Amino acid sequence: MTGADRHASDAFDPAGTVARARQAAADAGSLEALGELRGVLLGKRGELVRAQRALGGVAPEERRRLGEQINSARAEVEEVLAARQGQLRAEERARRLAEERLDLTEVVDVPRRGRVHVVERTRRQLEDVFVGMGFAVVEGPEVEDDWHNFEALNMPIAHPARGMWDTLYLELGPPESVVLRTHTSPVQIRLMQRERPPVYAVMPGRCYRRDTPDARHIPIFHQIEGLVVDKGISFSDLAGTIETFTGAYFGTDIHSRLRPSFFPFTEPSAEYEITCTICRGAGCRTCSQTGWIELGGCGMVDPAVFAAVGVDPEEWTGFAFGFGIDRCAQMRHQLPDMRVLLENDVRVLEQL
Ligand code: FA5
Repeated sequence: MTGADRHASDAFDPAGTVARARQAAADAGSLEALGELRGVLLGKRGELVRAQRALGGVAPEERRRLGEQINSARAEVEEVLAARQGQLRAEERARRLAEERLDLTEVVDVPRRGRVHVVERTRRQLEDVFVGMGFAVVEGPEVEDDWHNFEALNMPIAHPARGMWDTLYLELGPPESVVLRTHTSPVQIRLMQRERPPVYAVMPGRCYRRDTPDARHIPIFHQIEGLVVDKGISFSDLAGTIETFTGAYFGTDIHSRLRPSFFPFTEPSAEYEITCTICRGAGCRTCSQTGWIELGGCGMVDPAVFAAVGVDPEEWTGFAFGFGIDRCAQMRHQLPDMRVLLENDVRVLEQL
């Protein structure tokens, strides 16, 4: 073996070549960089080709051993490059998938379906119940004059009973002459002025009071008024009507009761209550621990009211009632607090 041969074979270090190739492949950050590296490692100037070339000058017995070393080092380098290429391709693919990802679950431009507000739906259901019992549906104005809201209902100016309603006045005409109606009872007056008995009608609508909002009160709420005027109408007709209504709207397992009360426009008068549906009568915050919820007032039409509208109380008798529509909705849907009806939180309304 010549000095030069010994030099060529000594200079080739297969383990070092493979280790350097492994490090360089790991450092290659892209497929392009890896392609360049391949050219360097396996190309004409690469250690492997140079060692190959030097084989010519190596003694035959040494040449075979060295040739095998070179071949297996080349195979290892190619394996290293192929593995790194696979890795880089996978990374590249993952990056592209992330970049080009289409979120097919995203719902674009599909409008939410609206629904009738629960108070409006309750009004329609209550109307349906009374229409089924033979009543007509009548409406009246929300802005009322003092005469219809109070005076014709047997509450002359300065009558103490006016204090039962925390009234909102409008700055129209003489002071305190125009109100936002505090109840639907003025519609009874308008109806009796317009039509002669017999009358069987319900009158739903919005009412306004300076009430502090709480679990059972809101300042803008709804009532449904009822009026029956005919010959020979008695308190038992009123009680029977209310009982029929309770069964039809709340179901027969809900108990109701009439408690003696006072309204200037009915005599005798009563409060209509049902078992609190939140606590089933046990007592809770909503019913102020009484187990009962007042839904409305009622009574026999006072002769003074008939006199105000020119109906002869000797010939005709009648009963009237006024129920809170929001209160009915609250009890039917077991809402501990009525204020949710005004907040309009879609998450709540969608459940009602
Ligand atoms: C009246 O308004 C009488 N006009 C009812 C009436 C009519 C009696 C005909 C006799 C004959 P009262 O103020 O109690 O009564 O109200 C009746 C119902 O309206 C209440 O029971 C309640 O259900 C509802 N209500 C009253 N105020 C509010 C309020 N601030 N928020 C929600 N509901 C209310």
